[in-house]
Amino acid sequence: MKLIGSLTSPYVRKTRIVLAEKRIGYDFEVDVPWDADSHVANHNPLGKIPVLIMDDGTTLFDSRVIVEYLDSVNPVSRLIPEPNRRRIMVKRWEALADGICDAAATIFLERKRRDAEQSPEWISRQQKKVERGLETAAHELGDKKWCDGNAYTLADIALGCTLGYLAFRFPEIDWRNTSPNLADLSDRLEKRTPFMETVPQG
Ligand SMILES: N[C@@H](CCC(=O)N[C@@H](CS)C(=O)NCC(=O)O)C(=O)O
Repeated sequence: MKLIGSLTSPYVRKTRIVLAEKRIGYDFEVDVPWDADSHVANHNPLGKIPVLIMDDGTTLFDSRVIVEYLDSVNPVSRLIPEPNRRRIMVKRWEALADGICDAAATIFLERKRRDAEQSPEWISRQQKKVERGLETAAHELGDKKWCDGNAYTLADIALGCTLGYLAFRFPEIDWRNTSPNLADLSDRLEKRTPFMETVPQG
């Protein structure tokens, strides 16, 4: 199978980390949807990455659908627990982490517009989502080792990618000092080989 994505997207990074943790081989094609010569829209009508092209040609998007599929492909290191309550709580963590990225990416894009076209109200609305999201993540992680308690799951991968994205694009957001438990989780995650091999670059 083939994964299409960029080297900066936190959703692509999450997917690549899941592929590595599940020991699933794949080809990686770098394609940035903002580039004029991008082919992403040929594979995903929404024009977004990641896109997974399965061996039979079926395309999968978005990252939450892809990683759920990948987790079911083989039993190696289950990343989404099977019991319903834990499963849904892990997916809730993923929605929280991805939602923080959605808001942060919106700010990043808004700031790329000409000064006169930027909306301070829109940026402020997104900043509050990031702030509240981080506060919630820190509160719910508490003093647990992993988001789901004792088990490393997709929740940690999603949150780790979000924190990595914020560190990459928004170094001014001081989550390391305000939430030492998030900093500790991020430090432990970034030492794992799949994280080290997918550090955002560009
Ligand atoms: N919910 C989607 C979000 C994907 C997404 O927004 N990807 C960005 C890159 S970080 C993208 O492709 N943006 C291009 C666009 O919106 O046109 C997922 O999890 O896959």
